[in-house]
Amino acid sequence: MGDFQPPQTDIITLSRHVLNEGFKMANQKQVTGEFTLLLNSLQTTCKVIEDLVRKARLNNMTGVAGAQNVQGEDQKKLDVISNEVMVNALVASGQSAVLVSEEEEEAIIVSDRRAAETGKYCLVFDPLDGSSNIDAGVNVGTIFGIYQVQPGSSGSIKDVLRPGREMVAAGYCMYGSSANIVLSTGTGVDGFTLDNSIGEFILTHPKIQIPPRGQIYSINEGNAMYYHPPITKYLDSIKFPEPPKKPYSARYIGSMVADVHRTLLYGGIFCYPADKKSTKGKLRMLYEAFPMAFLAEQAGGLATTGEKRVLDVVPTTIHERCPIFLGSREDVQDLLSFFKE
Ligand code: P6P
Repeated sequence: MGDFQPPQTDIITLSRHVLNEGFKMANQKQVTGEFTLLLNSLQTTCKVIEDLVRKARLNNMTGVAGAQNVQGEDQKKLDVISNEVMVNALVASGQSAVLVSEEEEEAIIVSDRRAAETGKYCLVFDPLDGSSNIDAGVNVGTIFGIYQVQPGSSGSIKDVLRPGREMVAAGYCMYGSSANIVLSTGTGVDGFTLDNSIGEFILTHPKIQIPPRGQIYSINEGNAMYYHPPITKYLDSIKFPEPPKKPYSARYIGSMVADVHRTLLYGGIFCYPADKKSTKGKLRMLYEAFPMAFLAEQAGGLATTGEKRVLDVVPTTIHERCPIFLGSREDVQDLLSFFKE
């Protein structure tokens, strides 16, 4: 007879956790609950998208939607629907002022869409990152970053063309064997797992810390012929190390959320460099590189473009790309040593 497991009676949901963090950060100032309302709206979209992704193949929702996004990539049906779910929910929340989505060519100024009052938060997001993997059942995810509007602003493009270090929160929801939200509001990184039986994200990974060094490197080596010398030299140093050091293992899923999630938990380094083919790298600065760099630093790791801290880069357009290397502090520092040679 297995041990009887008494039911959980002190469940820390995402909403409760965010409210608690808000109280801590407010240090007795009035907690308005606006941020909690925003995150509740955001997590509801993650639950809807998780359900869509889980049933995609049953509902014939895989394959292309017949349209292309601003990058000229075929939009998957789920890209289009996930984007609409997020835009509608975030506008309706009354807490957002500006929205930037990978699937929207222009920034959405919420006051243009909502007669009622708008909020003070600017959301930048990729509704369904890695969507090219959906048909193969590989993990995909939603990535988001949050700025507060600047003093005196009611919401404009200037509120999001700012360095990533000015974000107040960032995170992702990974859709895989379970749905996991990984979130930072600036006081560390916490992981939540969706309990479908009660429809709540439950705190399962408190205070995630990236190991100071890992044994895994993650990069698309199919681009090796285009790499600049510092990348090639760094990879050689971990693939053909001086004994007694052991070579690193290669792990590349091709879905940023999945590759970064593994890096946060196991350590090592994730790389999408600039190269002779992608002169600024492939990943988008605002809603891929910045949120993941925010999480990496909050978890005790580093995130660099190779030349500077990712979070110090200032975007000039909303779909701008940037190179990124993120992960264990010592691994990223090793990489940087090859850029300094
Ligand atoms: P490549 C997925 O399309 C994505 O935007 C990220 O999720 C992923 O890290 C990257 O592109 C993969 O790109 O060129 O290696 O297929």
